[in-house]
Amino acid sequence: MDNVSTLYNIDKQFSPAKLTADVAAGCFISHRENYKGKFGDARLDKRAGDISSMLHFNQSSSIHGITRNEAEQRATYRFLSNDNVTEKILIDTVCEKSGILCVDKDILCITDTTELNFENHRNRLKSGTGIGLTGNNKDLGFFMHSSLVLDSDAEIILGISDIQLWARPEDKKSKKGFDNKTIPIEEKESNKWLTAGRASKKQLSAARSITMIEDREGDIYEQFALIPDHQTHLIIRNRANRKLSTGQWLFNCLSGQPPAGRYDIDLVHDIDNRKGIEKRIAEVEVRYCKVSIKKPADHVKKDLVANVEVNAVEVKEMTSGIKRPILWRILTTHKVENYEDAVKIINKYRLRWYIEQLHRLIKKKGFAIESSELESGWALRKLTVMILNSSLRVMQLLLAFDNKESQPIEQVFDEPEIECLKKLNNKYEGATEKLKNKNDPQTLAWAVWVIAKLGGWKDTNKRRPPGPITLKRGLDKFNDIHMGWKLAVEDT
Ligand SMILES: [Mn+2]
Repeated sequence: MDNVSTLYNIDKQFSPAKLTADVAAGCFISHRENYKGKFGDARLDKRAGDISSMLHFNQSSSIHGITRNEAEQRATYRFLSNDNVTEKILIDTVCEKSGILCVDKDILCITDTTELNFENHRNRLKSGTGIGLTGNNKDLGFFMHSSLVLDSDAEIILGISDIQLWARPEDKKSKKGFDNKTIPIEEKESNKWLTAGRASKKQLSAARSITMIEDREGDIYEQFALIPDHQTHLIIRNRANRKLSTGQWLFNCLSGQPPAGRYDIDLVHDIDNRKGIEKRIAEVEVRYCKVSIKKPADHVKKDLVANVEVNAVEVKEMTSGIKRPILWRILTTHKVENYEDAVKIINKYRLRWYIEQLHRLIKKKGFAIESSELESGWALRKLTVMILNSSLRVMQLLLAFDNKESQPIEQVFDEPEIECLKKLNNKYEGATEKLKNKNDPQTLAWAVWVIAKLGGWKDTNKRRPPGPITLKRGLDKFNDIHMGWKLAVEDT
């Protein structure tokens, strides 16, 4: 029983059908298979698979915590500091699956940046190892820009299509001319948006369509000029007012349109609990129009098209007495010909929340990468890539919550796990009808109810869905319980 293979199902048989199910579940059971042949060294391949598996089942960044003995611990440190284990190989391996799973699907590709801060470990971290100043120009850390791939219809996570890691210089003096208007985008950090778009197009080339979803930072003229094609679309929140070919300005043009309709956006039961958001039902008014955006007059690139045609959607909150009412302007290359089209774009944009949750999961209360004991930035960066992959499992559970169309339970949990979940379900269900798990036991949604309960979620009247951190806590607890259960069953 102390064989790691039995415990973590590392050698579980690989088949394309199984892979599809596993990956769709954000669940990469066949870890060793995933890394086979990747490093040109069988021992490194095997080690990568084992570490990936340990991260998957322990959901922590602590090498000390996920390994079972000192030998494993040392081997993991060695692996992460091995120069032949490159960031690129790890990233390519993590991104590979999305290319297989996207075939003939309409794909949403949500992309965003996160900062990883290691200031607390300043004294331990070795200089010159891929770390540098963070956004506050003081702390040490690095940045990651990642692209999360979703099936647009089923809202199932299919993986990651691109990961970029970078660090700024370690001291302020060398940070001159940063993001200056006079330099071309290739030399700027904001090039990450174009890189993500291009890499995702390549990775997801077998998809029926790809829609990149980005926040205001992604509102860059080059993107509209260079990324969209017959297969690729953009949904990007507008950052600043833009001059149109007609001489008019975007904001005026939008607000001058007749309202197309009103609807309620639920910010009460929204799982989005970002700071400063007043819980409310926001009644919004929707406007839209087709616009031709002019290339900014001071643009350094002379060869870019002079204007780009996009559809603009305005979402304006009508609820009175709100401190910061919603006012979103969204630019998209998708067609917006009526109110329904506009609402679809708004709702797709709102899914951007998933990438923020994914990034949250690798930090503080999730995998806690920022508390990692590693001393080299390069090792931290490699571990971050592997953790991002493992975080998908929790994300998958999150999407399955209360989702009647969630996937079959056996795609995510195996038979003994389901047995164990059943016992736990009996324990957690209350006496009254109201306190029962109302999901179909054949579905992942049913399992997620149990996992959420384990994580401390309260199924009260003012029903609020569990967040990723609660689900992660529940999953951790379940893995512990299940391991104990397995040990007990095998002993009898
Ligand atoms: Mn952002």
